[in-house]
Amino acid sequence: MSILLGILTIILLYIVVVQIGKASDLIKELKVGEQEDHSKGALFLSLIGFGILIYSILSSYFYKDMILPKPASQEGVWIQQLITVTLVITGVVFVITQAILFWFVYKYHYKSDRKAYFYPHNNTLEVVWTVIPAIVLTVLIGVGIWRWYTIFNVFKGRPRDVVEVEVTGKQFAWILRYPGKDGKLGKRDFTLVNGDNELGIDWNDPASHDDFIADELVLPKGKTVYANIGALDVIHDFFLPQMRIMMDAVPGVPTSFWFKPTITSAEMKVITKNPNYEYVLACNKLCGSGHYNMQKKVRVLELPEYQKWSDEQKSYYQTVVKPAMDEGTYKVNSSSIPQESAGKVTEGEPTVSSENTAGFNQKLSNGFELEGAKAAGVEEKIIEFIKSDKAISKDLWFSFDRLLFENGKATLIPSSQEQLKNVAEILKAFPSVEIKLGGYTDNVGKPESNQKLSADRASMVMNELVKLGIASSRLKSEGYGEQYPIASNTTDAGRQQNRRIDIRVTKK
Ligand SMILES: [Cu+2]
Repeated sequence: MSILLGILTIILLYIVVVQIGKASDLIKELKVGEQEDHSKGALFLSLIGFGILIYSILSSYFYKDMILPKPASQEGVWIQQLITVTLVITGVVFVITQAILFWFVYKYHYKSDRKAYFYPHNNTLEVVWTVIPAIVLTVLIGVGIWRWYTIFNVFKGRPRDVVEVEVTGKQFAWILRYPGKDGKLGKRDFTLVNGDNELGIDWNDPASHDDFIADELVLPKGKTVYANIGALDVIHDFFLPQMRIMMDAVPGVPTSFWFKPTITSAEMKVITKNPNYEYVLACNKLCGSGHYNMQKKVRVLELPEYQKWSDEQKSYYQTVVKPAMDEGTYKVNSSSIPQESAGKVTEGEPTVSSENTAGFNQKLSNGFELEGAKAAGVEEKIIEFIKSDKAISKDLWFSFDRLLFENGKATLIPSSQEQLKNVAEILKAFPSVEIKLGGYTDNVGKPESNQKLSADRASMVMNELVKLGIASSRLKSEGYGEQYPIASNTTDAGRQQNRRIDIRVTKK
């Protein structure tokens, strides 16, 4: 509604301006021969300028409660001081120069009986307006650099008694890893990265066994936090607006810094007089279509409460990894790197199976070579099932592993085309095969909207396969919403697994 009103206002303003223009053209025609008077036009322009200036100042006063509350970290206080001082200095200069500009528009407007004054150069003036800003900027930047050095402990050296958090950005979520009771994060190795081990954590390192993955960023008040920041895919940005903290998360370049939260979440609710006020962790880089979704709740607790929370967290290794390893369903090595380098990662360990290290390459009977298919991925599973003499079963579903949708929408992300093309070619190579597509979601949000979303997504995949030349009579689709989860909905990773599209062969 307000958008509509806004658009209408703009259209009406436009009409008004055009009509005024027409009217003044007419007046000009009537006044041919008379001396032209520019003073009204100049006054009008000048007043518009002053109007905008005053409006900006008033609105920033009016909306002052909507800007960030007072900084919630020790470093944030310093940074806020820099911001405030810079804003006051530049703000005063801005208002004065703009006011003079608009006044001059009127004062020096064209008059036919006035001759322009020729004033080419004044050294004193040049020196003054170069030296003053130079001094002011040097001071501002100097204080800024000093603050930066303090925050990064250049003078004092690395602080000892810290709470460490590892924050890893990926499209489109944050992975928060805490070191557990031993206070040490388990080692990581990029060659260990695979679908089951996104971070490439080395489970042979005992320090990794008590690490836990948290769903929200919990921080202790009054204790230095050491943030270890990284990214898996593109550049993200670790942004804690209420603490005035921001640090790029760059793939391949670990960055880190220290900060000390000084106001608990409960205290901030009182300060803002808003019982629902929450700190937030956001991504401050436009990292892709799901960027807006990179939010995590942040809670700052008193130290004993934090300790209690930390003690209650369950080790990721003990609760997720180890059971899966015992069951034999946990992929230990990477599927995307050459065998030679995969072998040495877990040297001496019997966990590396060499046939799993390569992707799944197969030339179909129609001459098409599958692209980018993973070992034990959906392509391999479907072909294996079609070729086998296993009976068709209502319970036998295979999950797509490289389909990506935009968050909360049934729109496929372009990279999904590769796997869709593979599946379409498999269906072409086995023309008697018919399939059903099932859509599923996690349990976040309303069940009805999840039901609809899953149905829309499944039918979207079906339409894509039709576009790729598969007869629609061979395809069916159905949405199952939150039903039939394949992983726990209590973790990010589990929810991600539950948001999926499955294939069931209905005829072969
Ligand atoms: Cu991001």
